[in-house]
Amino acid sequence: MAKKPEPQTHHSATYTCPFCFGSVDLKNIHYQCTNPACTKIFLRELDEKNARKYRSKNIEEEIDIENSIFLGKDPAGSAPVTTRYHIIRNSSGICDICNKPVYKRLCPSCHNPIPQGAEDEGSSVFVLLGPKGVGKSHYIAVLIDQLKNSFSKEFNAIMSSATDRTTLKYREMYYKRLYEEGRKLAPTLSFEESKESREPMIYYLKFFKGDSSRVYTLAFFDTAGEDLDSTGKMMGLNLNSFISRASGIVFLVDPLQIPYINTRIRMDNKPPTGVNVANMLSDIVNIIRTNKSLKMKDQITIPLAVVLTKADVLMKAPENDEESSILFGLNSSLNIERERGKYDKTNFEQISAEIEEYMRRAVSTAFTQTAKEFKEHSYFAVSALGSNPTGNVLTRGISPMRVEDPFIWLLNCESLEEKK
Ligand SMILES: Nc1nc2c(ncn2[C@@H]2O[C@H](COP(=O)(O)OP(=O)(O)OP(=O)(O)O)[C@@H](O)[C@H]2O)c(=O)[nH]1
Ligand SMILES: [Mg+2]
Ligand SMILES: [Zn+2]
Ligand SMILES: [Zn+2]
Repeated sequence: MAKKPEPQTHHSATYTCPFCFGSVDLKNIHYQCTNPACTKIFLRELDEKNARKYRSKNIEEEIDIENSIFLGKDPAGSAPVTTRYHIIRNSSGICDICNKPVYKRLCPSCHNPIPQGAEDEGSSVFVLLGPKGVGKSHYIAVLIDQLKNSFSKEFNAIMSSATDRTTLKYREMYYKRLYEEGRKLAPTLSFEESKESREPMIYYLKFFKGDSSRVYTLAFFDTAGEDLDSTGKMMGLNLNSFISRASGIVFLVDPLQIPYINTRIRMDNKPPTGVNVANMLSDIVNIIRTNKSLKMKDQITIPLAVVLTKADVLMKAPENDEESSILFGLNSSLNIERERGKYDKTNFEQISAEIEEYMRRAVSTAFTQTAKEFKEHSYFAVSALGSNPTGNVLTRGISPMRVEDPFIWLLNCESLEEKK
C-alpha cells in the first residue's frame, strides 16, 4: 500500500477558518483597510448598481455582504452588517482606494479575521459536544474564565479575544449572568432559534517560552443539546464539518443522566435520565468516518476527551452501600492534585484509567470501546460550579474543579504537537 502523504501543516497555504470552518487558500483572501476615509470615498464613487449593494443607512459605513450572510442577516434587508473599514475583495494586499498596503486579512467566505501566523500555526478548534443539559454552557463559561486568569498565570500565557463580538458575546451571554449576577445560565437556543449562536467564540492563546512564543486559536462552539440529537440533524446544520475539522473534541457526559448512577444517587432535585451516550458517541464517530472517508480499520486522529461533568455530586460522603458504589471515594485519583505549571501526564493517566473503568461500569463496554476508535483519547472528571445549584441563584458561588485538565491534555496531544 502506498504511504499516505504527510499532512502539510507547516507553512501550508491553506487555513481552516475557525469562524465558518471553511478551508481558506491563503493566496486567495480579502483585506480590510484601516483608513475610514477609504470607505467614504468608496461609497461616494459607486455606480448605481453597486450603490444599492454597498450603501448603508450610515454614509460612513459600507455593507459587509459576506459577514451579513454568515450571521444570517439579509445584506439587502433593513439590518445588514456594516463596517467603517473598506473591504478589498482581492488578494493583492493593496487597498483599491488609497493604494496603500493593507495588513488586516479576512476570510473570503465569512469576513472574519485571519490572524498573523495563520500559515505557521493554523488554528486549533476545539468542539464541545454533549446532550441537552449536560453542562456545556456552564463549562465553557467557567473554562474561558479559568484560561484567561489562573491558567494563563500558571503556564505563562495570554488569552485574548479574536474579535469584539467574541468579547461581547462572552460578557453578555455568560460572564455577566454567572459571575456578576450569580445566576445559572439558561439553556442554549438551538440553531434554528438563533443564527448568531452559530458563531463560535474565538480566542488566541499565546504561550511564551524564553524568546519565542506560540499561538493557538481556540474556538469554543457552544451547541444546543437538541441540535445533537440525531445524525440527520447534525448533518443538516453543517455541524458535521465543524466536528470533522476540529483539532480536539471534548465530549461531555452528565453522570446524573446515566440511569445506573441516577437510580443509585441520593440528592434533592435529581434531573431525569438522558439519552444513551454510547449511541451519541457512535453517531459522532460515524459522522467523522463519513466526512473524512475513513475505513473501518482506520483510527480517528482527532483527540477525544471524554469529560464527566458535575463531578461535585459524586464527591460527597456516601449515605449507603448502593450510593458508595457510584461515588468517588477519598482514595479517588481525582483527589490527587496535578503538578502546577507543567503537563502532569502521570496524574492525567491515573485519572483517565479510573474514569474509564467507572464509565465502563456505569454506562457500558460499548461506550469505552467506541472511545477507543479515537487514537488519542483520555477520560476526565470536572465540575464547573463546584456544587449542585438548588435554584437559579448560585448561593454557594463558583468553585471550579479540574475544568482546565482536558485542555492541558489536548494542547499536549501528539496530533497538536505535529503542527509545531
Ligand atoms: N452540580 C452541578 N450542576 C451543574 C454544573 N454545571 C451545570 N450544572 C447544572 O446543569 C444544568 C444544565 O447546564 P447547562 O450548562 O445549561 O447545560 P447545556 O449542556 O449547556 O444544556 P443545553 O444548552 O440545553 O444543551 C444547569 O442548569 C445546572 O443546574 C456543575 O458543575 N455542577
Ligand atoms: Mg447550553
Ligand atoms: Zn470564515
Ligand atoms: Zn485604503
